[in-house]
Amino acid sequence: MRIDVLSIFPSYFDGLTLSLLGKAQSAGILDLRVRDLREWTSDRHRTVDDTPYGGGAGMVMKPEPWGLALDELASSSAEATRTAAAQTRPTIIFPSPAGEVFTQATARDLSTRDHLIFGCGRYEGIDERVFEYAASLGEVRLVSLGDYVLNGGEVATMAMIEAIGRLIPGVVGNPESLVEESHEDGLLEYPSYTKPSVWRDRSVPEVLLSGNHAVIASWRREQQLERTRRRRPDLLPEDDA
Ligand code: 6GU
Repeated sequence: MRIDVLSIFPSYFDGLTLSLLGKAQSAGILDLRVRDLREWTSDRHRTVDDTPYGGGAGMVMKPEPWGLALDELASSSAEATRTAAAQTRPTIIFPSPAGEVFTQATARDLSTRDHLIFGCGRYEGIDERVFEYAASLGEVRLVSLGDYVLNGGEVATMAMIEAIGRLIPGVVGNPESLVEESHEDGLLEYPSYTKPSVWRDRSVPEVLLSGNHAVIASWRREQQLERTRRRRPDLLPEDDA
């Protein structure tokens, strides 16, 4: 998979060279390219923002650098993946608190794409015409991490790239560990324990030492349901809640 990121703070993304996603890049499974939006400015101050039409607080990101950057990145989509079956149009994601909420289902959906472009907005947002124009180059998605406000799209983009990247085949070494995660089956994860069996007067639940795999499996299921009921009843179907 090819992922391009457009940001005025490209160094935010240095952390993505660490750990599993870093290995995926070295292994050629993930081609991640972070680009400074200011590369597509031509004035002396490399300006990316301006005052809003109609007045109001803050600044708005100018459309011109976005248009040039998206043209360049989208035109390399066909060349990006090389396989005959590859999609030639990118999926263009704009992190925004005004977007659809990003979930594990969104991550699964996006992990099947050949080419993602993330456009990280700052200030009060991006000129609305950029979203309309982007739709002529690929599928546009406005995506939010949840109902709170961040200063820009960078941290949200990093979270999404990590959630999507770990679903690409070969990125997580043991695919079974993907299945047992919170949210993969619509429930929260069961509790985990390791040695020692007693730590600071606290014992590991007896059932886990029994060696009876069927009993362990049903205990874990019960724990998942119980935690989900207590912490996230919104995840349960009406009748289980
Ligand atoms: Cl995707 N962007 C910003 N700026 N704030 C957010 C968000 C995204 N998701 C939640 N808050």
